[in-house]
Amino acid sequence: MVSPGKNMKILVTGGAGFIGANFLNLLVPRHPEHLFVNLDALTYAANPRSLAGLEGRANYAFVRVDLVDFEAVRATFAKHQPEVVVHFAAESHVDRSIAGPRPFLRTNIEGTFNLLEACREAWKPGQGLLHHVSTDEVYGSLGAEGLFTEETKYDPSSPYSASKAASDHLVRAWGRTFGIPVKITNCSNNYGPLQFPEKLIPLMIQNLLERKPLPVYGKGENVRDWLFVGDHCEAIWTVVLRGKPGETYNIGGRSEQRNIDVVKQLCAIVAQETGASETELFGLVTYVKDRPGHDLRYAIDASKIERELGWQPQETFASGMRKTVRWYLGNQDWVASVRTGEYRKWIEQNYGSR
Ligand code: NAD
Ligand code: TDX
Repeated sequence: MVSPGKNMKILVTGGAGFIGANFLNLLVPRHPEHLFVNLDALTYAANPRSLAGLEGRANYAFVRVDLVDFEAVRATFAKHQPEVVVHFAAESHVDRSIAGPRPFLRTNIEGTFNLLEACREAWKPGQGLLHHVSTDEVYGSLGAEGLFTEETKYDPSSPYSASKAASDHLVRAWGRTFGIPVKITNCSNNYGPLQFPEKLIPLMIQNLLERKPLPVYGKGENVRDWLFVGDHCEAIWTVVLRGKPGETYNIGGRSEQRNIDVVKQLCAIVAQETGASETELFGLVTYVKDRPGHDLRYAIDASKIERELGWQPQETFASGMRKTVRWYLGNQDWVASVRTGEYRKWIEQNYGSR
């Protein structure tokens, strides 16, 4: 078991992506007593610039390793001897999983398997901690009513969510069979600084700033439960420190929104922040062909983590969205640095024929 306050060696996988980088930027300066090692393959979704503020810190190190390469994962364990692993690394974009599922099965399933095997080799039963960062999408779709709880049965719809469901099952199985202390969190949709502009909110912000069409899938009536990324990172840290091994915690913001309403609010904020006309911006909405297997609604019952661990989101949707728009407005150089040729190819592939 890990006791808070003790000097910990923490391996963070996927720390150059959206949520992982927010996690490291929050915790590395706050906890000089812990060592954070960031293992990341630096795929298209990663941006080392997101971690620029951590360079040179004595309690931070980066290793470029692909989780699919078991020998490289073992070597990282041998060198850094982590006591805690926080596992963010994944292929994370649903539309990409529909266009090409193979990397999702490789990274999310085989990569998680390799990580579990490395933990099993490095730790005696009962030693260490693997915290697996997962998604509410494993539960499938809700109708108009109800919430996902920790007891909701798994029913994933997309190759992405099926691969995350598989990784959750592997983590639980390695916990039960091999005695690895594991914790799983299943969180709703995140938004905030450093999110790759393929996901709904940053894509819409960028298109608004560039006066490009706003591609809304289907009728825009699908509902997501949005959580500011900083609140998710605090929730993960709370579970790392105080969650019970073997347990699952759902994390969400009690902030259900229809996609079209998210876009409408973004138009209003961008108009206020830039002096543009809100009506002109909303006129950019273009309804496009729906996502196959598009889950209608996600909504999280987060009462377990609130009740047992005292976590609560700090940001409202309105305050978090304004912070997010302001961050993108002030960080257009960061956006430019992630929009490589690969990014342009993706935009053409996903939206070209819709
Ligand atoms: P992201 O796509 O922004 O970042 C993923 C990171 O993982 C990147 O830095 C990438 O380089 C790295 N990576 C990918 N494949 C790798 C491999 N084979 N080996 C090593 N590193 C690899 O993802 P994100 O949005 O930050 O999501 C992080 C985690 O949180 C994922 O596990 C995701 O399923 C989960 N999650 C995300 C959300 C969300 O709304 N974004 C919500 C709930 C859960
Ligand atoms: O161009 C778009 N138009 C549109 O209408 C895009 C990119 C999305 N959408 C819709 C689809 C979804 O209903 O917006 C909603 C949100 O889409 P994404 O940002 O792609 O997120 P989602 O598919 O809900 O999955 C996200 O939340 C759960 C993350 O990408 C996952 O990694 C996380 O597990």
